[in-house]
Amino acid sequence: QDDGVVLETERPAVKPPKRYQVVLLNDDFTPMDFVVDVLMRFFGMDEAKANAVMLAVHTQGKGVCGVYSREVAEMKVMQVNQYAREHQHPLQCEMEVV
Ligand code: NFA
Repeated sequence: QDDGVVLETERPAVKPPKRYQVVLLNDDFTPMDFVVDVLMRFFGMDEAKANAVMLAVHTQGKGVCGVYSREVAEMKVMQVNQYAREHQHPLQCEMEVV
């Protein structure tokens, strides 16, 4: 019978999942328009946001496209790198734990 007693453990049973930044790296060859297309296509940015992030990568060497679970971040990295390769651009996407 339910007497209203709640059992509590000493510590939380689970840790919050790690989050991963997906970052884009600058290079000297990938056209700016292609980078903007990637940011809109794979990261759901509007053109103004995509332009701002592209310019941040261009001037600062790298930039954050978004923060995701490991599974989603891995998929974004694979998709972006494959898309860049298909179009014969050296654009590189990586993930790093936050
Ligand atoms: N640096 C590239 C150029 O001048 C543009 C670029 C931006 C490439 C962001 C990669 C990432 N064409």
